Amino acid sequence: MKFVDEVRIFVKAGDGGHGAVAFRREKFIERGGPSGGDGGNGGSVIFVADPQLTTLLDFRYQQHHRAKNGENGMGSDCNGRASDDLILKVPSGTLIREADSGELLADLSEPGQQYVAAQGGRGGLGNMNFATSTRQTPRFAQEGTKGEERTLILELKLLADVGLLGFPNAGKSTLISRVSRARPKIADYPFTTLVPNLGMIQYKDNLSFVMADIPGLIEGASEGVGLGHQFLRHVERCKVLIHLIDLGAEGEGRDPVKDYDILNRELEKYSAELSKKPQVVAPNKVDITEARERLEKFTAAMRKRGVAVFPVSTATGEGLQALLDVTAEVLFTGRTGKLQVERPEKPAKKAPAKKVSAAKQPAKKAAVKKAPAKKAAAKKAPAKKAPAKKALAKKGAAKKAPAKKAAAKKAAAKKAPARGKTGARAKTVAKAGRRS
Ligand SMILES: Nc1nc2c(ncn2[C@@H]2O[C@H](COP(=O)(O)OP(=O)(O)OP(=O)(O)O)[C@@H](O)[C@H]2O)c(=O)[nH]1
Ligand SMILES: [Mg+2]
Repeated sequence: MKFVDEVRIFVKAGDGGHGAVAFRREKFIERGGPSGGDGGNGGSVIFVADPQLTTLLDFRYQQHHRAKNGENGMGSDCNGRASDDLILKVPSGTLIREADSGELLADLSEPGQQYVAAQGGRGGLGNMNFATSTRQTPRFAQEGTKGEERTLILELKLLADVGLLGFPNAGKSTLISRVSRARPKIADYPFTTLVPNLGMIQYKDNLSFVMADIPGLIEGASEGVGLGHQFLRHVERCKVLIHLIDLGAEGEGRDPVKDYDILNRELEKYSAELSKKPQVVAPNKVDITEARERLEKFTAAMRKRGVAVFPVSTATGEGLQALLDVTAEVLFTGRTGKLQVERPEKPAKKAPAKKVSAAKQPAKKAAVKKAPAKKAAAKKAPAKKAPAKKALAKKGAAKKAPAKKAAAKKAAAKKAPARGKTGARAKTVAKAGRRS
């Protein structure tokens, strides 16, 4: 069966029938008075949500829908017959929009919910309604009003409680076929599923919920790669998303953690609201040995993000009960605590941070230690220089004692190995002192 989730249609309600102008003409009854009946009302176009339907396919084939006009009024006080409304059944979850403005007119999410898309015209009054004591022969009647007409866009957003997300071949269809009676096609090539499938899951205690399996998403889906991201609209109403990760995918740049990030990025590009929905992350195909080996790395990567994982094998059924349990808990109680990991990642995060700082700190400390040493040296130097300079000044002014020169020499000699320049200067100054 073909699946259609968006159609553009034209609807026109029936016009109201015109009122009649007639007079009673009977043998022996002269001037019997006005007897024109009223026109009947035109039929309206009404949409009704039908839970039995899952596609808008019918509207693809027939795009014009007109309700019948009301009958005109007739003589002998006969009113025209009102037309039946035109009932158009649509799947539950259909949105009705004005085609030009895109304005949302109705969201038929409840089974049996109705929306009058085009109101039928009202029948006109016949001339018998206009007779008064002073106007006993009204030769006019009222015309019926026109029925409304509209161009509409019908958009189907399937009603499901839980949505399945994942790359092609992740095992989404296998999962829904294991937990519900849905029997979608399963095959080991990408894009086996081309249209969404719904499955009803009978959970414990008479609780049940609907799961939606949608076609796989790949990188660039928002730009139309693969089947695009148009099918995401069918999980927009879901309260929980199960994100299946294909641990069995190998090569070609595929990596479970990368897949997780890519899919979430595509979700964000589609709708920020959708990306914020609770996600149950389920790495799949743990029955395969290599897949199980990848599980540890994937779990660790998810723990860093604070995300709990629920490993499953949709083929063997391993882990499916735990997956359903957590999904049902989020769905029915709204508690999402189990979807987050109990923060063992924090110390894990801190540990490497500490290590790094521990490694860096000694270096810093050493640098700090060294720095004062240099400073001390720097401090010492001027201290040593100072007497030398002072000596210069004094020597320059008053030819002073060889003792001072000797001191200057000593200072210079001391500095010389460390501060050559100062020593040289001290020497020259000392010489200058001698000359003078
Ligand atoms: N080994 C193993 N194979 C699995 C498991 N689950 C699914 N498969 C296989 O993976 C392939 C794809 O499974 P599907 O259920 O069609 O995957 P999908 O996610 O619906 O794929 P699309 O509809 O293409 O998006 C099939 O060949 C399945 O047999 C599993 O748990 N273990
Ligand atoms: Mg599938």
